[in-house]
Amino acid sequence: MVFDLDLIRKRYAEMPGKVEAARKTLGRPLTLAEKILYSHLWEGVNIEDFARGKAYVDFAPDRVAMQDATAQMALLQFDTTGRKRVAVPSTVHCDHLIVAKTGSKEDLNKALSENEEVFNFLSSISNKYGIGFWKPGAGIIHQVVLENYAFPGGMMIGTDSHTVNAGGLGMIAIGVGGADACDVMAGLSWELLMPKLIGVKLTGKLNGWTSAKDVILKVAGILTVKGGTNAIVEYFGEGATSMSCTGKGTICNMGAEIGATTSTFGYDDSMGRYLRATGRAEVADAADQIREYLTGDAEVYANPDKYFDQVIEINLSELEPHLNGPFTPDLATPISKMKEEAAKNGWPTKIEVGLIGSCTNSSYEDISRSVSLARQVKEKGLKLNSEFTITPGSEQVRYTIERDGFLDVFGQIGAKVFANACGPCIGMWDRMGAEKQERNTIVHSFNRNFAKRADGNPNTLAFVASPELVTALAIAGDLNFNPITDTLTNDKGEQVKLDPPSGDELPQKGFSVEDAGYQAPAADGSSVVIDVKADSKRLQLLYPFSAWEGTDIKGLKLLIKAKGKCTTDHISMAGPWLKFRGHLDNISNNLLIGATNFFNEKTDLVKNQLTGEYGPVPATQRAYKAAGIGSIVVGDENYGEGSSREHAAMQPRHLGVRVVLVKSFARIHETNLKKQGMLALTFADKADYDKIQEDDTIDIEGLLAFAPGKTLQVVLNHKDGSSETIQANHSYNAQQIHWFKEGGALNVIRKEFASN
Ligand code: MIC
Ligand code: SF4
Repeated sequence: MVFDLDLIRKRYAEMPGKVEAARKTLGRPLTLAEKILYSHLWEGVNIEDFARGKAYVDFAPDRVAMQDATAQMALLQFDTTGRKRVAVPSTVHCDHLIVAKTGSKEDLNKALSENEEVFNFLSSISNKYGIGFWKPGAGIIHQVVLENYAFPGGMMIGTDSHTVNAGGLGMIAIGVGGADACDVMAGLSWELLMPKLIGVKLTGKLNGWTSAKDVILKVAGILTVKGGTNAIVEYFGEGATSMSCTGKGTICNMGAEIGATTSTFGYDDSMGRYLRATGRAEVADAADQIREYLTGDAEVYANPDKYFDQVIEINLSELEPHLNGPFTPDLATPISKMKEEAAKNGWPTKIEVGLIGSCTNSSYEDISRSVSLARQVKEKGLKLNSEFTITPGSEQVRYTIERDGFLDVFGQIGAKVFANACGPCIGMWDRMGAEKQERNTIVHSFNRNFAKRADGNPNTLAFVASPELVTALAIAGDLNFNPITDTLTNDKGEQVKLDPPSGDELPQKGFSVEDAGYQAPAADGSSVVIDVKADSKRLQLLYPFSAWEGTDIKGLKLLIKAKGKCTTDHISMAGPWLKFRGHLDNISNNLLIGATNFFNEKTDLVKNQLTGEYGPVPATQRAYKAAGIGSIVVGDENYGEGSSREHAAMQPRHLGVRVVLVKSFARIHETNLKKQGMLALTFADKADYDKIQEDDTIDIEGLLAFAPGKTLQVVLNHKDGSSETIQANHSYNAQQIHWFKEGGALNVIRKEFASN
């Protein structure tokens, strides 16, 4: 079945005209990113050469995707808008709430009963508002989107940072918080800071042990976790066209790890093949007809320095397999240097577990290449020296790899297959012994490896690599093993080498699936009742946040000055907390428990300025709230990196934090804070971070004249009676200042709908 074919055809019919118009106005050839952006301008927005990195522009995305852990908040917000049905095609995917422990069937059954209330809520609210619903077990949102909904030249948003995965099919797909999704579903425009453009020219061809994953591992090493902020990364060149569509998806997926707004590739034959293999020949035919509009102009790719803000060139023929980590996805080490680096840093080299799959790397091609290594275990008299697990990305892939005998091969070497879900990637891994917090090493083909992410153990060192390399390393059980040069000892005592991986881009016999797990919404959902029990621990209806009091904000207590990395995993941890994603008050009990307190280097231990005592962050903040005192959170660089979860903004808002002042923000988190009516500020002088003291009481001045581009003043009242004033920048535009004044974007929408 092809979803929304009419919509795609309409887009394609309009695209040439819109692209030509943009080319004419801008007076230059266009990148693919520009073609898609300019052809998705909100109705009434005139084409102009929007200043990249400066201008806020309104867009009209084609669709919205949400996963279960973020959809709850997005839909609870949507439910308060008064709309009868979503304005653009939207889907919900149940993938984050399934714990991986025993194996796919048992784990899925357990999740179904434990999360019944939440799944029922999502299913019925989807049914009511015309949203497609993908049941638990159907697969991970980004794989299901790639297989069913993504289309070249389209624009979508999704409440998950890895929505960007759909760039593999030539889309502009962007991760957002639930409030943004709510706006678009309510029929409003979607605002984005016009992104800068980074071009990545891929020359040569992938070969041997190197895979698409290594391209992005290398790019992450070059650009670091914040190098892509407010930029779209566009890949092109012979290396791009010679790569599979799902390989492109992997590269775009991990663009989230460099903070990029999104990443994309021009339409080519690999995308046509993938569309046809996944039952969408009509889309491929339609795309073939407007091919030139679905890729960057030839002049751009011939002279990239002229048209992109930054250009990187990577020769795939020379690219080495990489391992990135531990604790950050941008610490890139080529496999040939691993031995040296591990010794230098004292990383444990015994690999306990190798995990493949996740939304990043679970294509048919990935699994077939890994299986080619798994087969060699038996053939060459080897054995698996680490535990080994597989999480397929979708039921379609799982069914097909079972049909083709791959799951049997994995089973024969002792691997475990988990449900088609996020599982270990998001801490939904009931790993035996993790509670002992032993220092240990794992390797996986996921995208993120922040502390505690996979198993909750802060002492697990996770390294990210291609599924092929993870498989080889799990066979060797040793981080020092380089399959390109090293041998392994087999059961006869001989030295054997692993042959490089090989596989099929797409299944030779085509994909098959018995039940993909899709539930279409009712044609008229007006009679569907959504039931949220008042005493539910999992779901809680939302209340409107209060509006700005109309004065400067005085007397804020410093809740925490976070030191170093503070990702959304640190602000609102996942794993066991995922079960409270629909209950704002309950999930608020994890507020900032992972962040390191600058003053004592400890997590979840801050000074309560009212009592002078130290206690957990959430309890301390609740004490301020109870006393009617606002507070402020101070942070370091790239604060809020990682996930799109708006809980990281709603929880502090709910508990009475008024301001977040940091050296720099990650894009999605900054927007989420603005949407929820918080003040998201950055130090005008980063060195002022050092001036914040533990007992500070802080005032924010200049709010009566709050205006775009105008600094605000932050007065630090120190305990010794002295005070100093520092300057804070912000990136609020007029509309966002309006949200702040009204107490959040939702209050604005609600008012608008009520008055219509
Ligand atoms: C993640 O990979 O961190 C998540 C879990 O998919 C998040 C979304 C969430 O927190 O629910 C993301 O990437 O946005
Ligand atoms: Fe799920 Fe992990 Fe992908 Fe996030 S990164 S969507 S948790 S598989």
